[in-house]
Amino acid sequence: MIIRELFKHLKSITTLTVLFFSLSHAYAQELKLNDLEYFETQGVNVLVYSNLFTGGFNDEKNAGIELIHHGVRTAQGGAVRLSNTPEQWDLVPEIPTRKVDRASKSIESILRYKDYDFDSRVIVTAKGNGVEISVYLDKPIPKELEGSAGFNLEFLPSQYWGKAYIVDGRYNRFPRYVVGNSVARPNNEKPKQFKGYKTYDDRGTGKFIDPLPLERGRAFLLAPDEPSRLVKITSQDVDLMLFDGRVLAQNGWFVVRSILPSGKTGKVLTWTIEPNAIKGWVREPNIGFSQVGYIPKQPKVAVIELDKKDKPLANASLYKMDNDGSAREVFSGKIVSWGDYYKYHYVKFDFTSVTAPGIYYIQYGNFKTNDFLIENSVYDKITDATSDIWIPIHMNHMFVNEAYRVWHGEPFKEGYLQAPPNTDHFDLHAQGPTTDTKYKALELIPGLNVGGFFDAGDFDIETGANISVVQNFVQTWEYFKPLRDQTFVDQKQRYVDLHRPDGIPDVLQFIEHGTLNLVAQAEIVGHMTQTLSNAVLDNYHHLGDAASITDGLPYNPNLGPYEKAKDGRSSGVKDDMWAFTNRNPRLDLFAATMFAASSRALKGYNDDLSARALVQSKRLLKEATELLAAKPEDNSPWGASANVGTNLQLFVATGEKQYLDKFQELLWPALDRNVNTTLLTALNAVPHMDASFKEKLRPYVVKYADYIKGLEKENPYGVPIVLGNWAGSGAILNFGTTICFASQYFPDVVAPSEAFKATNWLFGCHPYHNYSLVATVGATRPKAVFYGNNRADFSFIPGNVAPGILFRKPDHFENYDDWPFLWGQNEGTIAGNTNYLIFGSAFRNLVK
Ligand SMILES: [Ca+2]
Ligand SMILES: [Ca+2]
Ligand SMILES: [Ca+2]
Repeated sequence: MIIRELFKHLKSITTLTVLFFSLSHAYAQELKLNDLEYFETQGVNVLVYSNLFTGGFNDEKNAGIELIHHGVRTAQGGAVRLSNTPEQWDLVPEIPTRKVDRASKSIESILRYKDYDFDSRVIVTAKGNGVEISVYLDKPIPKELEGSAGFNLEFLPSQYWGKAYIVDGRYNRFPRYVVGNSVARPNNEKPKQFKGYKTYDDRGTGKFIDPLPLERGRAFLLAPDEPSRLVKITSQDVDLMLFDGRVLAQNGWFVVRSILPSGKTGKVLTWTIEPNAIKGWVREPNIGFSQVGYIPKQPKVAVIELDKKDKPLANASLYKMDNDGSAREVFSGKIVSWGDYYKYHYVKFDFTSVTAPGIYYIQYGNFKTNDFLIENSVYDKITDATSDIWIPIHMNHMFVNEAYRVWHGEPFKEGYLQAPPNTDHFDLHAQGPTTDTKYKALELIPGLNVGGFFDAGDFDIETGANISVVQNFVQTWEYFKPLRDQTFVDQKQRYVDLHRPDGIPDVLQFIEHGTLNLVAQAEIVGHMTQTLSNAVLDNYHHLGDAASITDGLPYNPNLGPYEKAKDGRSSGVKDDMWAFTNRNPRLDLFAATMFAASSRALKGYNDDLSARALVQSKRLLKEATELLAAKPEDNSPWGASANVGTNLQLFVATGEKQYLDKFQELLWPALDRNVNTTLLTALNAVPHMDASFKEKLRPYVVKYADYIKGLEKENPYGVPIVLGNWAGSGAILNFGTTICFASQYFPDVVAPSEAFKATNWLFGCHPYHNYSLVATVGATRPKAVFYGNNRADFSFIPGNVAPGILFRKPDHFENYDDWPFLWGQNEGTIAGNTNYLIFGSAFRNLVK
């Protein structure tokens, strides 16, 4: 009742018109089960298990019953769950069935928790202005899950904080920051977490934290003060509760939840959810353009993303700002339709003919973009933040300072222990049945805590990624010789200072830093490790200073769990990092090529390290070749394509014909199989090959040029768009770099101007919003939040490249810019960001 009154109040209109409007309103907003198998009305999409809990990291906040509300995915995780506020490593249900019944306008799924032999059925049915969610049990819930199993639906904090809510007539507001009540309960009452891991350190109390509800009742109204977020939830049989998941994890959501009744079967829960649809709502156009700007002579095409209900305008205009601050229209051009792509309609506005340097904005109907530059220098600095800020901040085993701020102290002073055999790892690694080293389980492997780069938003050293990183730096050095020096690096002091030139090109210092760790691995372990990573989950999800992940003291089993030795030199805290050491000859081979490359680059700068790298290169090459020869050939596409690049690097490093022959033997069939993914490797070979190689390569470059043209028809942006669980900036970088080198060697086949498609996408011309995906880089409107190690501060590390525009099945692209915590959209990696360094350098070279 209260809710109905509230709706009246909101509309502030007379009773008669309320009646009239609520009738027509109800008709207009009725949810339909559409051809893509979700419930839809204009402004509201309710997805039912279109996206399953299948990610590598359990609860990725990307699955379940989801709500896309006026264009923004504001709710997800709708499912039977086992805790009040599920975390990333809590158990998620398998969803083996999904039945769509058009006659009854319903979608039915079984949700299964194998660990508890617990099945439930969830049926979602279109009902008037919303959906009804019912949970059925064929057997009562297992005893051990009584009071734990419930139905949850999670709401995005950044879209709800500061907004009001009403529960059974009581008024309240969603908190901006979590300040909630919780209780500590005995560990044995906590449902199992993934593979028996624990996300928390109970400090010896034997208890876990359980958040208490903020509210409890039968009728919830979320955001009555914001029609685009207004959702009404009512429950017939059991109470609804509201929790704040941020008590346990900064990436937690607001959770609406009902506990399933114990000892009952049949229909045990019924919720009605009515998301408000604003009458006549049409999504605002998303005018995509390069936030970094344009050089005068380049193509300049804005791609405008439109609601399918929106009527495209005939023209758009370009305004130029005069030096007195006024603006005037300098160009008006036709809007040209591209067509539909997934959920939206796309049109283009070409203003290539505008070439005068200046400050501009686009006017499309009532919509005016922020301003951007047309100027010859706009791309000059696109890699500086990445090389000067992001990369040095990710230097492991160093103290990193910037002016008044310390980014992190020196991490992992106690070094790394041998990971015990038969250990699974939460970051998707494993130690097999043997260690493949001379070290005993949990014995210190001395000397590994030197050099290396943090992987990404986490702090481990992924060996494969670090090898790529050194290769990327060497490639950058050898192709472009950047002498840029803005970073002070002192390996003796283990100290890095940003913005302090020290007379040494930074790229050389980065090559040295990466090589130091990798050489240490090869020398001390005898081969490459898989990873140097956390031993316990409760310090893997660390947010804050990397130096405080561990206590810096070696673990001493003679001490109590949280005890520190009297001499202060060891502790009883089991926080030491582990080295996962199974030998992989393919990785060793990959390392051998990297060592050869870094040996070349370091010669004359650090001759000792250069010589050590060369020794390891030769040794690993010999041993890995023998080990691989003793194994059956890996014919998987990955194995073969990895071999192409490795053999090229081996040839470049050694000059030996056998590697050249093997490279050629593998290259041409790989190009025949997939020119798009292999061409860059082939182009990397051009400087090392004779003219006949280039001629043989030409038809493949022609094929690639056709592929580039074909992309124009595939999507409105003319770039490869990735639809997986990790968004596609990496593919864009690869695409852009391939174009740069292809047009350098084959300018008659691939026009250099094609490369602007990659920068356009990265810097703002893409679906969902028009922000630059590269943190802070020269753009008017870069993204504001990224998944870096400072993500809990809703911040960024300058120079980071976000994976970007994530696809959610069946038709939704998104990139949250108020919520950093979805890694598939917002995390930058060391390998990806050093790829950006290569792309940016190649691109700048091309522009010149
Ligand atoms: Ca990692
Ligand atoms: Ca330097
Ligand atoms: Ca320690």
